[in-house]
Amino acid sequence: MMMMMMMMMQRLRRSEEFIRFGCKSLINLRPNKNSVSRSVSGFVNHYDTKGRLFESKNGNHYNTELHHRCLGRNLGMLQQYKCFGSSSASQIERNPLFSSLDSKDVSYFKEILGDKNVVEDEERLETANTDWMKKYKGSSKLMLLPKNTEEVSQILKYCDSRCLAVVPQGGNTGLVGGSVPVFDEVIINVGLMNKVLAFDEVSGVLVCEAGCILENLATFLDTKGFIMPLDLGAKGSCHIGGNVSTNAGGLRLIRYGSLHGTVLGLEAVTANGNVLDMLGTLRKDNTGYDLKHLFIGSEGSLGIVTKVSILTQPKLSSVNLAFIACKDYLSCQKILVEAKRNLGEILSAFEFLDNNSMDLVLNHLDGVRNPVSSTENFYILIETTGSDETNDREKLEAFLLKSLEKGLVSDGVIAQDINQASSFWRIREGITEALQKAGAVYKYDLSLPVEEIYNIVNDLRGRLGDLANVMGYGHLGDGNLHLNISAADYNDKLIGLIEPYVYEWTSKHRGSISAEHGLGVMKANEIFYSKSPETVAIMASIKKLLDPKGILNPYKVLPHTLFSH
Ligand code: FAD
Ligand code: 2HG
Ligand code: ZN
Repeated sequence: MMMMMMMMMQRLRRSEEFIRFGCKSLINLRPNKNSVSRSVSGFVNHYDTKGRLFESKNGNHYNTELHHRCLGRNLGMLQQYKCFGSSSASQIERNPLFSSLDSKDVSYFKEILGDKNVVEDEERLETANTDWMKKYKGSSKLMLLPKNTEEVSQILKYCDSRCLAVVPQGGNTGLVGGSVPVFDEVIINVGLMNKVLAFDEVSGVLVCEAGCILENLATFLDTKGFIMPLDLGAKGSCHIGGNVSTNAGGLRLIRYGSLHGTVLGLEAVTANGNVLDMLGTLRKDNTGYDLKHLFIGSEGSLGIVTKVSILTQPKLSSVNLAFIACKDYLSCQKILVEAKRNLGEILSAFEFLDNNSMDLVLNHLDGVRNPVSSTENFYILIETTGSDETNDREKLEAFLLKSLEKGLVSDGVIAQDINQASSFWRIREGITEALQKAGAVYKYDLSLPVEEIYNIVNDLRGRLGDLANVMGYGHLGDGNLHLNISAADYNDKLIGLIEPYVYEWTSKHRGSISAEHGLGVMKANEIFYSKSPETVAIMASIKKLLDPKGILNPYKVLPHTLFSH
C-alpha cells in the first residue's frame, strides 16, 4: 500500500508540469474525427411493408409468410417481424391510412424545395434509411432537405393533408431506431438548416437552427470563450435539433444539467404546418404552461424542431482529468460520493467502465492503451473544470491521494497534457464504436439507483453464462448505466434470456428503461415498464392533439397499438 501511495504521488507530482492547459479546454480536444464512424459490423434489419424484419446482415432469415398489402408500396416479401431490441417481437403493421408517395407529391416538393433538395438517389437514400448501428432499416423513397422553417411548414402541411407519414432526421446517430423510417415514411432532414442566428456574450445564450452539428457549435463558441452545456461521443455528426429531440444527456450532465434546464426556447413545426414560436431566451418565464418541454425528448413524434435557444457556459481556464482504477463497484460508489462532496463545485464529469469494456476497446480500437499499469475490475474518469488553476489541480490531487489512502483507488493517473487527456477520453467514448466492431450488440440504457447499477450487470452475466459478453459502463455520476451485451450474432435464445428480464429488473428497482437514448422503435412497446398507464394515456392524447393523423414518426415512442386503426 505504502509503495502504491508513493508511486501515485510520483505520478501526481510529474503531472504538475503539464496539468495546466491554459485556455485550451480538454473537452474540446477530445477525439472528434470519426467519433461517429459507420462500422460495417452490426446488424441490418430489413423491414418489409409490414415493418417486419426479414433479413439480417449475417444471412439469417426469419420468415416464411408471403403477403401483400393493398395499400402502400409492395416492398418485398412479408416475413416474421423480429426486433432485436424487443422480445415482444412486435408485429408492426404499416398504417393503411397512410398514403403512398406518388409522382405528384414529388413534383410538389420539387416546386417548394428545388430539385436538388428532393433526394431520390438510391445511394443517399440507402444511407438515410439505415441507422448508425445498421440495425434498423426503412425503405423510404424520398428524403427532403428544407432550408428554412417556412419550407418545413409547407412540407408538413402538405404531408398532413395527403396523410403521408414522415420521419424527422438529424445526424442519424440515434441508438434506438428512431431516426430512420420503419416503412416508406418520407425522411425530412434539417441538416441544411445549420446557421448560428445569435449569440449574446452577456447571458451566454446561443440561438441557432436545428441542423447545426454539435461540434460546430462547440467550435463556434470556443472562439467566443464559451462551451456547450452538453458533449457526447457523436458530437461530430449529431445535430442540436436531434439532441433536443432525444433530450441527450452525455458527459457533462452532472455539471450543467439536462436539456430541460439549458434549453431556454425552441421553435417547432407541428404536423399541420403550424409554426410554434417558443424561442425565448429568458432564464425565467412563468407565463402558463411551458410547452417547449413537450418537444424536448419527444423524438420527433410531436413536431419538427427548427430552432433552438440554449444557455451556454463560460469556458474556464483549468480542466483536469484523472483516470483511476478500482477493485470493486462499492469503491466506485464511495468515490462518487466523496467526489461530489470534495470536488462538488469543479466536478464536470464522472464516468465509469468495467474491465470487459476496457478489454473490448483495447481489442477493437487502434492505438488505445490502458493508462494505468494494472488491470482492474473498474475504471473511472473524473474531470474537473474550474477557474483557479493551482487550487483546482491541488484539489484533485489531494482527493485522489485521500482515495488511495482509504483503499478506494488502486492506481491512477492525471492527464499530463492535452493528448493524454484525449487518449483517456478515447477509451470511454470509443466503447460504442468498439461494440459495433465486435459483432452483434444488444443495447440497454438504464437509469437506476447508483447502488443497484452493477447488480444487474452481474445478474445478467450469471444468466447468460458464456453465451455473450456483458459490459457495464456509463455516466455513473448521473445514475445512468449503459448495459451492453455483445455476442457473435443475434439469436432468439439470447434475446429470450435478456428480455423482458432487463426491463422487469429495471422496473422492479424503479429505474427507467431509457435514461438518455429515448424509446424510438426499439422500446415503444416497453414504455409501461417505466410509465403508468394513466401517464401513457395522457401522452397519447397530447400526440393526438398535435398530430391527429399520426403522420409524425409513426411506430415510435408510444405503443403503436394505441393508435391502431
Ligand atoms: P437522430 O439520430 O437523427 O434522431 C434522433 C431522434 O430525434 C429521432 O427520433 C428523430 O426523429 C428525432 N429528430 C432528429 N432531429 C429532429 C428535429 N430537428 N426535430 C424533431 N425530431 C428530430 N446519446 C446521449 O444521450 N448521450 C451520449 O453520451 C451519447 N453518445 C453517443 C455516442 C455515439 C458514438 C453514438 C453513435 C450515439 C450517442 N448517443 C448519445 C445517441 C445520439 O447521439 C443522441 O441521441 C443524439 O442526440 C441524436 O442526435 P441526431 O442529430 O443524430 O438525431
Ligand atoms: C455513451 O455514453 C453513449 O457512450 C452510448 O450514450 C452508449 O453505446 C452505448 O450504449
Ligand atoms: Zn451515454
